[in-house]
Amino acid sequence: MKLSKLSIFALSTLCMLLFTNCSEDDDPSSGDMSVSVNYPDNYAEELAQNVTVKVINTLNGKETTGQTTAEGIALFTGITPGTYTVSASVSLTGAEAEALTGIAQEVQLSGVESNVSLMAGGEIMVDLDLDGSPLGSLVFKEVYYTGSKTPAEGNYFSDQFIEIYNNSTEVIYLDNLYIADIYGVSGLINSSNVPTEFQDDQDNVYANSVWKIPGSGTDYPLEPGNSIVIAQDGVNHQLDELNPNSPVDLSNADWETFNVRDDNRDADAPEVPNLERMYFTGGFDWLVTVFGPGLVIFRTDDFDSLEQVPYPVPEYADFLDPRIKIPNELIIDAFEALKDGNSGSFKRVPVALDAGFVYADGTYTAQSFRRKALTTIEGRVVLKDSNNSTDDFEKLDTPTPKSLD
Ligand SMILES: [Ca+2]
Ligand SMILES: [Ca+2]
Repeated sequence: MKLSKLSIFALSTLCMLLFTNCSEDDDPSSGDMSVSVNYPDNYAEELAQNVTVKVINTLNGKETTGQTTAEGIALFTGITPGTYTVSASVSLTGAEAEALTGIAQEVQLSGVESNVSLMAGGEIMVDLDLDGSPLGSLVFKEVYYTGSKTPAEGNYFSDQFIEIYNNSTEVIYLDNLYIADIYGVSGLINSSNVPTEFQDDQDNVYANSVWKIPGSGTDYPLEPGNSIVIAQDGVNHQLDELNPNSPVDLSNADWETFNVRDDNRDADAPEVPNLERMYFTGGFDWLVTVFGPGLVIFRTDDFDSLEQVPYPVPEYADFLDPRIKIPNELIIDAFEALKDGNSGSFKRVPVALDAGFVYADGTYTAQSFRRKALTTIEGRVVLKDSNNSTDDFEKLDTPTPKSLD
């Protein structure tokens, strides 16, 4: 719980009274400093207690330390006038971080305020804002891959989308974020199907196609608790000439995959920006398998240096394109869907990245998979991320782009 403005005011008044009393007893040539330590924005609490605060006199290097109280304040009374550097740092355990942010991950927080001047007989209040590395990360929030049936019982698969969510405590820039689908069949679709030939390598994933969000580094900020939708085609799929039975209008998608081709088989929706196509082994568009794809998001500073591995079936290796080998360390999040509950042996994503998988009732069912909500901190919904698609995702009968309801 945050302290109300009123109790902060009462507290400040109390501190001033304290100071007045102290000043009467103490050497008038000294001063008092009160340091109020605050957790980063987006944390469940504002006032940070039991934090060690250090004040260092910049002239003589003399260092004094104190601890913040339950009100998040450390008091330093009777200190020498001068210029000070005030700093604080605290390590939160996974459990402490979880209570404050919803994300169980150790973090080191620190804050510093330089050139704090204290006059003789003066009283000064310093506000110190703690900062640390973001907790949590980008995650797949929803994947709609099954497609839908047309009124004439035809198969419609252009309405697929992927939604990526900022499940962290800080703004994340999406510039240069890579999205890829993973090589391998989703199960026994034909009796000859075998699990991916790469399955023995649990340290890498092997991508069919790779797309990238463009940008120069800070063009595409994503606020905590917000998401982007990447459409196969950024159009209203419910139009009569497309599929009135489609569950989605993706004309307001944030991005689409436009696959430039000489025959113009993929249309470029002018209102929806295009991802950059980095590597492509698909057909007309970035259609991921309607039987259940493996997907990853990742970052790399040097995409061209990623190894291109020959197509793993020797008799096809001469005429099918190589696949892109992506080390697990580069992967930010993974999602795996397979054909059905008996398809576990066809897993493509290494267990360390995703220990489970989801499956739909069938193809073209319009079913979608959405990550479950874990908790809400300061209005920010924290999604469940245990690196296990079985546990983390729920099957929906209709997709919910940009929504958790
Ligand atoms: Ca497209
Ligand atoms: Ca477009």
